[in-house]
Amino acid sequence: MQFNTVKILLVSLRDNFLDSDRVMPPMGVMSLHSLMLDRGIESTIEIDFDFDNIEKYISYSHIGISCMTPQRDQAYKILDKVKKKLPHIKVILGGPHAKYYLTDCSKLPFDHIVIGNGELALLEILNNGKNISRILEIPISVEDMNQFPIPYRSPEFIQQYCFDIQGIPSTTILTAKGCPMKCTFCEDAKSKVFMYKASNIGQQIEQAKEAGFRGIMFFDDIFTLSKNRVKELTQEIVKHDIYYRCFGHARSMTPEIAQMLVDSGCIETGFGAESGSQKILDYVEKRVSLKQQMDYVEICNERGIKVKAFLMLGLPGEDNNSIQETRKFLQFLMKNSFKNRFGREITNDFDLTLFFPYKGTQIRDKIDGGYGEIDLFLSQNTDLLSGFYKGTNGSSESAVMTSSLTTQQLEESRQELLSEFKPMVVL
Ligand code: B12
Ligand code: SF4
Repeated sequence: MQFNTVKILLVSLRDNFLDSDRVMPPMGVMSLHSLMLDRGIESTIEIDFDFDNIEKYISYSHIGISCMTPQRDQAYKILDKVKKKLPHIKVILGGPHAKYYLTDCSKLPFDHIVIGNGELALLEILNNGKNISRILEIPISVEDMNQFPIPYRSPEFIQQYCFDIQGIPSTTILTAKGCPMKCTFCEDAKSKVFMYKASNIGQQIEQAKEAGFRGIMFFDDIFTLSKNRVKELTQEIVKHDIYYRCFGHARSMTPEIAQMLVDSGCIETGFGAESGSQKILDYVEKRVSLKQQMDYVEICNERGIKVKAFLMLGLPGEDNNSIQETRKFLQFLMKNSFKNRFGREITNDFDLTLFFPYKGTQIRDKIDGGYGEIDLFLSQNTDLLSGFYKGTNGSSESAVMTSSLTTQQLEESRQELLSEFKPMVVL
């Protein structure tokens, strides 16, 4: 067997704790794969790594693993097996876990660990081989991002994943990366913003349509943060005759923005409402008022746009009073059904999880650093938990408590609210 040729296996790990991991395609490896192919590098995406037949990967020179924190054990297992059985293969770790849990990852014998956007770093590793440092961070520019080929979406590949938006088979696209906001519970806070050109988004929509998707889930966090950007995007989207869901921010939602959304095919939006308590919203630096959150819901619903609010319990300062305020917000959100653009009666939706204190968030930094006053404590070592906050059948894992409520009390309140407003969810 010749091992001189550069040949990479890009691994998207399974998420066994989710109801289904064949809903959202792995955009990270899809972006890297299309760039490798474009640069003439032999590349394969593996979405179901075969731990029992590791020898079948013998012809690869590199295995690149994309990893979020809950998938870390699988990544470490691949590393261990490859190092024992196929030691000629270089193992590269990338994705959010590599970035936020670098200290833990760097203790393991990965050949390279890539922090942040991996396009240029991976090319560097594959093209220049030996003289590359083990931990690598090569920033990309907005120009780079718009010049790279669009993510790999061959019909056979992308059809393995499907997300349902009000009965419309849909797939995901990102219109931007990063976020200028500074929510203290989020790893992406204050990260550099990169925006794809509208024409690039148009190409990606056409690619998804060719694979049979009529619906798109725009997954970026900042789709509605600026009116000019919404105008630019919606003017492009409307040309492609699709229905879509996007994420919005209550701070910037206006009737004008909502109208641009609906006129270009938006039928649903998600937004991070986080809590119904102004005290908590202020504490986590959400920079939004409860009134803005309620206006968001009304502005969207009046135009037939369904709203899914993402909420958490267990943020700093949570107590019975703040939970009752979240309950009131849910009463408001779920109160009425309304007609969507197809004339169907629909209701809003919500997700209610427990806050999981990932490394890289300002809250976790405060807890670990022991500085500043924070009414949030860890009830056990969170790094020993699986590391997800939303799992099968509405389960949520956490280990936070406040001076008023234990982890168990927080979980009981969560279950009570779910059974009151979402009785169909099995816990
Ligand atoms: C889409 C998404 C999902 C999809 C994932 C679909 C999939 N199969 O990938 C779904 C909805 C399933 C999901 C689930 C979860 N997610 Co999520 N998700 C995102 C989101 C919004 C976008 C990710 C994305 O596609 N980005 C676009 C691509 C192009 O970027 P990328 O993936 O980061 O990849 C780049 C680099 O990371 C790097 N890279 C990635 N892989 C590799 C591999 C190699 C070899 C190299 C060299 C480089 C490299 O290069 C890529 C190209 O630049 C991010 C937030 C965000 N805005 O990034 C959160 C985010 C990644 N998710 C997060 C979390 C917490 C979760 C959940 C744990 C939530 C839960 N249910 O409890 C689960 C975990 C699921 C799991 N896989 O283990 C956190 C990750 C925290 C962490 N420490 O890992 C993030 C950062 C959100 C946040 N701010 O909290 N998620
Ligand atoms: S929660 Fe959303 S708005 Fe807040 S920093 Fe994270 S990505 Fe930005």
